Amino acid sequence: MHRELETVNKWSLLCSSSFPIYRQERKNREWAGNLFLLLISRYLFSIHIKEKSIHLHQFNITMSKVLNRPIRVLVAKVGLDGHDRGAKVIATSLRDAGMEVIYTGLRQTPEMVVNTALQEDVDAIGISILSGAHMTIFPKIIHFMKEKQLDDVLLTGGGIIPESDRMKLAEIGVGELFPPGTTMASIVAYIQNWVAENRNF
Ligand code: B12
Repeated sequence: MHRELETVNKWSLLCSSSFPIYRQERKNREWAGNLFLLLISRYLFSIHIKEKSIHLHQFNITMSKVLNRPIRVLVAKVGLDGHDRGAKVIATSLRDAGMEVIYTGLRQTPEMVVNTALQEDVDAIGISILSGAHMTIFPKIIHFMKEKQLDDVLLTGGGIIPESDRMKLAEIGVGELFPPGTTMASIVAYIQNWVAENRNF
C-alpha cells in the first residue's frame, strides 16, 4: 500500500512538474506556428507585388511603344445643361492620370466641340450630359466628326443616359458611355486602352 502510494505520488509529481514544460512547449509551438504563418504570408505577398509590378511594367512598355506623348482629351458640356460637376471631376481625374485635358466650359454647340477637337488635335472627346438631350447631341457630334474626318478620334462620355440609349448610340459609332457611380480608374483605363489600340502615333 505504502509502495503504491509512493508510485502515485511520483507520477503526480512528474505530471505537475512537467505541466509547465508542456505549457511552455505549447506556447513555443504556437509561436513557431505564428512565425511560420507570418513568413508564408509575407512570401505570398511579395510574389503578388512582384507579379503586379511585372504586369504594370509590361503595360507601361506597351503604352510607351505606342505613344511617346501624353494622351490629349477634350471634355465638353453641350447645350443648356448646367450640371458641370461630373465634367469637372472627370477633367481633373484624367489630368491626374497624366493626360492633357482641355475643358470647354458650359453651353457649347456640337459644331463648336468638333472644331475645338480638330484645333487641339485631341485623341478623345468626352461629353458630359445630364439633361436628357443625349439622343440629339451625340448624333450631331458624330455627324460633324465625319464631316471633319475625325474618324480615329474617340467619342465617349457619361451622365444620365439609359442603357437602351447607350446601345443605340454605340451603333452609330459612339464609344462607351459611363453612368453615375462609375469609378475614375475604369474610365481612365478605357481611354488609355482605346488610344493605345487605335492611335499608333
Ligand atoms: C447636383 C445636381 C444638380 C445641381 C448641379 C450642380 C452642378 N454644378 O453640377 C443643381 C442643383 C444646380 C441641379 C439643377 C438641376 N437639375 Co440636377 N441633379 C443633380 C444630381 C443630384 C447629382 C449630379 C452630380 O453632380 N453628380 C455627381 C457627378 C460626379 O456625377 P455624374 O455627373 O453623374 O458623373 C459620373 C458619371 O455620370 C460619368 N460621367 C459624367 N460625365 C462624364 C463625362 C465623361 C467624358 C465620362 C467619361 C464620364 C462621365 O462619370 C462620373 C463618375 O462616375 C442629379 C441626380 C443624380 N443622382 O445624378 C440631378 C439631376 C441630374 N438633375 C436633374 C434635373 C431635372 C435638374 C434641373 C432641371 C431641376 C430644375 N427643375 O431646376 C436643374 C437643371 C439645371 C441646369 N441649368 O441644367 C435630373 C435630370 C433628369 C434627366 N436628365 O432625365 C437629375 C437626374 C435628378 C433627377 N433624378 O431627376 N442639379
